[in-house]
Amino acid sequence: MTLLFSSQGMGDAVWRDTLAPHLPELDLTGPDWRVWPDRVGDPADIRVALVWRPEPGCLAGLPNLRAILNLGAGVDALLADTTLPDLPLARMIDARLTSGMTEYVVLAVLALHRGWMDWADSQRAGRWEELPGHDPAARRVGILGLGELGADAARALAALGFSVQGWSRTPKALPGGVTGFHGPEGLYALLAQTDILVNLLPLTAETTGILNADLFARLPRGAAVINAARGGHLVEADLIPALDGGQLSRAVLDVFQVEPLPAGHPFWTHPRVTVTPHNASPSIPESSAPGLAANIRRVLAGRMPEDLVDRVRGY
Ligand code: NDP
Ligand code: OXD
Repeated sequence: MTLLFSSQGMGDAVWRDTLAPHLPELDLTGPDWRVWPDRVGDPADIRVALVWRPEPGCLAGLPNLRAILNLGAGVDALLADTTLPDLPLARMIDARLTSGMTEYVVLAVLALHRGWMDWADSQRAGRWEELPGHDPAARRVGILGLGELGADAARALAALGFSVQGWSRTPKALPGGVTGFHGPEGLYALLAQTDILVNLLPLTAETTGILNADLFARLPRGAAVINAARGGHLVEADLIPALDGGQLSRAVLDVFQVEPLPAGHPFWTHPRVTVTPHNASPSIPESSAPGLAANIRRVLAGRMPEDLVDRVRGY
């Protein structure tokens, strides 16, 4: 009952060593752990693939593969691979992945709300500049995407007293204090009353390029944008004109069209762009291993994994 690990970014050893105690029936330090591309062995042995941004095509020649388990939340890179076998595909849902994103969003919203980046600018200029206080209830935070991550961030921000609203494809039961919008008209209504926009949508055909000049123009002048989802959501060429023209005040970006963000990219040096290195909420092997092991065991027992992705919907 062999597993294949395939990732262009994550190392395999930490996942193997963290999973091993949860799957004592497998010999993960021996023949049951294979790694793409150098330690695949006989492709016919492999039953489950554990992947994070695997090399396109790497799962195509595995005749006995039963399921693909993604080691992160977003499956856009996987679904872009036209050779991906038509097998059950599960995404990661893990309490620490969710809380890590909530920490990032709360950190960025609080920094924007309190003027933390303005204080940093003042310090660099040797300027003592006090900022006026603002009631969080008067600060409207709009969250695009109310899934595993967006709903938790919305709950945490509402608990801090912000005025929180979220947008989803379908109507949702929402945490207390959060107002919901859905569908295309709902988006326009949310944008018109959002001071800080947080993007936590999956990257799909419908959401690609959603953060663009038209959307920025629908926000109140001086709004800020946080993109912690995928670089493909943002039309990068539209951001700097919106910042320089004052329509947007600041942008906090964790994800980019090309990662790592290339040297010389204007986002690196723009005074009102904060760049983080696709690090808002990295998957944590220690916290996700029990759930991952349970999903592997389900597949090996001939059952469906949990947290399945709807491949047509794209998330
Ligand atoms: P989910 O799949 O749980 O939730 C997606 C949400 O987006 C749902 O509420 C869904 O609405 C909504 N949605 C999807 N399409 C549309 C649309 N066309 N219009 C309106 N709403 C839409 O995703 P997660 O919350 O788990 O994760 C979101 C993304 O965050 C991931 O796909 C990944 O790209 C990114 N991510 C980034 C990380 C980082 O470190 N930067 C870490 C982890 C994830 P509905 O519920 O109605 O279907
Ligand atoms: C994810 C990510 O999707 O880390 O989990 O980006």
